[in-house]
Amino acid sequence: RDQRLEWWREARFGCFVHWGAYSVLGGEWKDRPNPGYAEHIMRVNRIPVETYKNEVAAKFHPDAYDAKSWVRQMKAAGMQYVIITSKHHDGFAIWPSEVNKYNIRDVAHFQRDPLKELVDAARAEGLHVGFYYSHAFDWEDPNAPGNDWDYTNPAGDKGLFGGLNWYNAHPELVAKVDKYIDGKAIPQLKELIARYHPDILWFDTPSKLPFYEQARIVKAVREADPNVVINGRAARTKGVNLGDYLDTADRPEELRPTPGDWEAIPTTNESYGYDKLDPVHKPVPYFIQLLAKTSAKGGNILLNIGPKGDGTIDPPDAEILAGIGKWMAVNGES
Ligand code: JFZ
Repeated sequence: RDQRLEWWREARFGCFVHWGAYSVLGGEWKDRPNPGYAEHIMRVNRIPVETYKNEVAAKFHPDAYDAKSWVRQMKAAGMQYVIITSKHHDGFAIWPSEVNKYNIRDVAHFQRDPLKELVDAARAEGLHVGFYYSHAFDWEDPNAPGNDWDYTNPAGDKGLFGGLNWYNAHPELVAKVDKYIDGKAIPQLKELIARYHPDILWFDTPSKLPFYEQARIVKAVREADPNVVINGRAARTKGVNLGDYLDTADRPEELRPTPGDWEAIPTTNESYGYDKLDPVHKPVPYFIQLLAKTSAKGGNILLNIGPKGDGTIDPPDAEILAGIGKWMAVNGES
């Protein structure tokens, strides 16, 4: 573990990127603002899979995406690693997956591979790179936890089968979730590892799965590549965390330094995915203070940006990166 984490411990500052089909909507569904995280728009509005596929995912066609320019901006800000959402809770893969058809090539007919472009650009500039992969929630898959509006799947907001601990009340549903894990999640993770050799995989919302299912996923990743760093939201239960470090809560206000390796994940405004209706970005000095505080307490900052559906970085996010870069140029160590 110490060896795996060596680069991560030194990195201190990275860029989190929430970018996918939801970025096309920018936090607005049918002329109404989406309350809460923009990347949750499908769940919050209970948008049917067919509608989301045709009206949202099929339109994710980021012609203006320029990974080299993204990486240049990140590097200028002093960031040393980048983690992008390969598949968020909506289930849509932003790489041309051979394992599952719900992806950027087969649904949006976009012929480029955004993950490959980012990986190549990052490595060319000396940044480490990896992927967020929603291993629990998948709102498109008929067997995965979360979607209780199209399907009668467990772990939805309002469904028959409740949220937390659904597997204790309904153990018979675990077989259904197994189908998703063995048919999609694990094969896609193996595909990501074999194809792009990520330095890190970032998992989320583990409590939607029974612990042993979380553990199975971590095991599959370790078997595929023992050097991949795994964050702290992959597999955990009372007192046990199978990841390599701890993640604090989403909001930086809840910065909770812990002994050992930890990472905070502030975002530039209030959402992770692009939200055109949330113009309230935190000022540059806020992030500089946060960086200094975090670094002094032995943690990493993974600062999130939400690029637009066309592939460009939202100007307020770009300004924040540039502003941090100005400070780094004077005060950072390189
Ligand atoms: C999750 C996601 O649902 C969200 O869309 C985003 O990707 C974020 C980084 O992670 O949301 C969470 C997860 C954990 C907490 C809060 C929101 N938490 O521990 O407080």
